Amino acid sequence: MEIKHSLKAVVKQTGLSPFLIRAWERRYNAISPSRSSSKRRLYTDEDINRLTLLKKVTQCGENIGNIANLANDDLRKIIGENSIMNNQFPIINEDGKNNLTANDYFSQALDSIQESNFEEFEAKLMEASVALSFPSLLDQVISPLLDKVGTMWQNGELRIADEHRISAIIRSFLGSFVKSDRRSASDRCLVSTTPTGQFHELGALMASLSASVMGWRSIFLGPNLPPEEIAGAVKANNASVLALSMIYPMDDPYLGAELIRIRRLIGDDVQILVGGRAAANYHGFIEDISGIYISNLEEMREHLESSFNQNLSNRNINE
Ligand code: B12
Repeated sequence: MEIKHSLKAVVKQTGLSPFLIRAWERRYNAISPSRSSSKRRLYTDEDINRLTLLKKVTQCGENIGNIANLANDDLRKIIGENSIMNNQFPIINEDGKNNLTANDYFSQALDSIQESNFEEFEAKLMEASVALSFPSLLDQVISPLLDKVGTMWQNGELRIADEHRISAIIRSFLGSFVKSDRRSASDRCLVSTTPTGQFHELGALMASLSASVMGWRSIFLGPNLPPEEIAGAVKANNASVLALSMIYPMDDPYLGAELIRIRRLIGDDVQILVGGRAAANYHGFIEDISGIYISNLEEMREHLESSFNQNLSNRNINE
């Protein structure tokens, strides 16, 4: 008899979150687990194998919406092409499994920073990107590393040049997941950027990648854009969500007026999500523009998930 695995076991083996596994099943029919008598999902070895392949292909920058129904051989081809062309996605163990946790990758990457071994740091990020789900990579490795780097710089434990070097490595590492040439066919589009005067771009980039992994057509504009340019991109792409990141400064007297102008130019139908460590300081303005304050990336994923499901059910009612 074929051995069946619980969701928990699949999470452990693939490194994907339960949220993503269910989303890939429900939205994209990527796998079809059977159910136990108590209605729990049961997965075969083949399901686990397929999920592992899908995970690797999304890590190559492909949109899950475009690849969920490809045959396993085609998925393997994409992984092969990427690893040969970019030497970028090493498969760590032969069976594709890995016993390190997100916390281990965080600690190892931090050790390499402390030893000023930046090649090793980059290699650790690559390894983590293969072994972990994309949300875990962002939430449990990259975000805490950025936080730590900020504190080390503040305490004088890290040279300014090293802080800049580390953020440049993270910027280009994350940038390698942005595939502007392969536009998703999804009808849900999110535009992500920062308003004028906000130069820290990594929050906006991580928000953009988070949406992309969920199957959104996700367009990252880089930082520091005036309202007219942001509105132009929202309209040109027919975006339903605008994600704005605010990290520093926390007290820009001009930012409120910028936000109000953005809202006027894009109209009332586009949702504005606002995040980043400075966002809460602009709470009043966020309310004025009917924006939605989001405190972390997980909350953003949940928000997009529910807003997407709502759209679908509205569509079903109208059809
Ligand atoms: C990387 C970095 C830089 C890079 C930026 C490179 C780049 N391309 O973006 C460089 C080196 C250029 C830089 C420069 C400066 N920086 Co700087 N920087 C950082 C660092 C280490 C990370 C910033 C970051 O990207 N965070 C992004 C994420 C990881 O953090 P987050 O804001 O908490 O956001 C979370 C959520 O809110 C969510 N999120 C973020 N955005 C969005 C958006 C949406 C829509 C949603 C839904 C969610 C979401 O994602 C995150 C993960 O959960 C921080 C330290 C820190 N703790 O953040 C300092 C930090 C922000 N910098 C700081 C400072 C002072 C500066 C400088 C003035 C001096 C300097 N360090 O050189 C200059 C100013 C530049 C300028 N003109 O504005 C201070 C700000 C202090 C303050 N009072 O606010 C910090 C906090 C460091 C510190 N501990 O003191 N910096």
